[in-house]
Amino acid sequence: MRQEPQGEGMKHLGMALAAAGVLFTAGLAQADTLADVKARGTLKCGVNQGLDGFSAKGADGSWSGFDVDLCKGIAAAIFDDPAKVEYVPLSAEARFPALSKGDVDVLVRNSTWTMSREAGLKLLFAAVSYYDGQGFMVPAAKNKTSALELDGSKVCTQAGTTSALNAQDYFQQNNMKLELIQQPGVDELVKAYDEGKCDVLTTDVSQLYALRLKLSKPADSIVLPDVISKEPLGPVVRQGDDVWLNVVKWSFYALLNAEELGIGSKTLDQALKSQKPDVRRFVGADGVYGEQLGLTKDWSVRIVKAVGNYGEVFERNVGTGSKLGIPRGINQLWSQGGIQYAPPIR
Ligand SMILES: N[C@@H](CCC(=O)N[C@@H](CS)C(=O)NCC(=O)O)C(=O)O
Repeated sequence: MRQEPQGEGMKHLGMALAAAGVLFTAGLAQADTLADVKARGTLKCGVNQGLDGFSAKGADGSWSGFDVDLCKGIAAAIFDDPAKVEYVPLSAEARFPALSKGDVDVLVRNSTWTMSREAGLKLLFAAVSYYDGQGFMVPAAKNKTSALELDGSKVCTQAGTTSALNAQDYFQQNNMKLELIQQPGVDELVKAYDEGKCDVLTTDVSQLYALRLKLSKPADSIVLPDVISKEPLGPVVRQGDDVWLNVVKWSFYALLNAEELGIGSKTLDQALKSQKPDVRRFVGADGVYGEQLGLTKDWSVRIVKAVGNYGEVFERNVGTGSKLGIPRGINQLWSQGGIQYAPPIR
């Protein structure tokens, strides 16, 4: 009888099963992105490769923009230091696989909240940081006044975006012929339009304003008035980590609530001394809201100290006083006639 080898075999099998057990348990373990970020000491934020006003790297290597400020706000809430962010520039096509793989903790990159990106890609949008819609840019010399005059156009857009899909729907629905030219990146997109390889450039209106600045002669192009889609843009996380979803979601809502309560970078000191109940809850003087998030009492104060409130973030980066010059429009607070509305801190 050859007992020994069988015994060895059993031992190996046992080890293999134990190893599989470890792997299995690891696979089932709850994702805890907040703990990972705290342990690493930096937030990995997926951003655009370069879109003025939203996410752009300066000559000194520093990042700025509307989306970048949300990365800074989340880092401030966690570390009380908006500089503790590692920016990971991602193209339209690379962004969701990068988030799914765990290359970034959060994606803050002019991404439209759609059903398939949640249900299909197993991601979650934490909030709508910017309500946008798709538009068209054309050379002013073509004398177009409406998108309905674009029949037979060569239309440039970026691959892997909702813009390409919407353009196809819009032309088909209006019985217009379309030659869609899809570019892999934003530089190729701008170059193709600048060189006259396409008659029209289409993407979200906010991005048209940003891309126009990259043209050799920005003033020679106009943005048509038509808006053909809903593009709710916002920060995205992976499914299966509700604690982290809450940190991202409430960091954004802190920006909106701050503006609504009149708390901004210039009024923060006053707010810290305020007797108003909703201001006291916001600054952490009453309640344990920050602790409930896995953060500190002053989490939202840290955010406002780092980047200001939503209105300040909007105006500084993309508003009428900035290079982009975008009116606040529907991104006004609900109390000011817009649709930006945050649930209360209570
Ligand atoms: N909001 C749309 C479009 C987003 C998008 O990626 N737009 C392009 C065209 S402006 C862009 O940002 N490109 C910059 C890049 O790839 O770095 C979406 O989520 O699909």
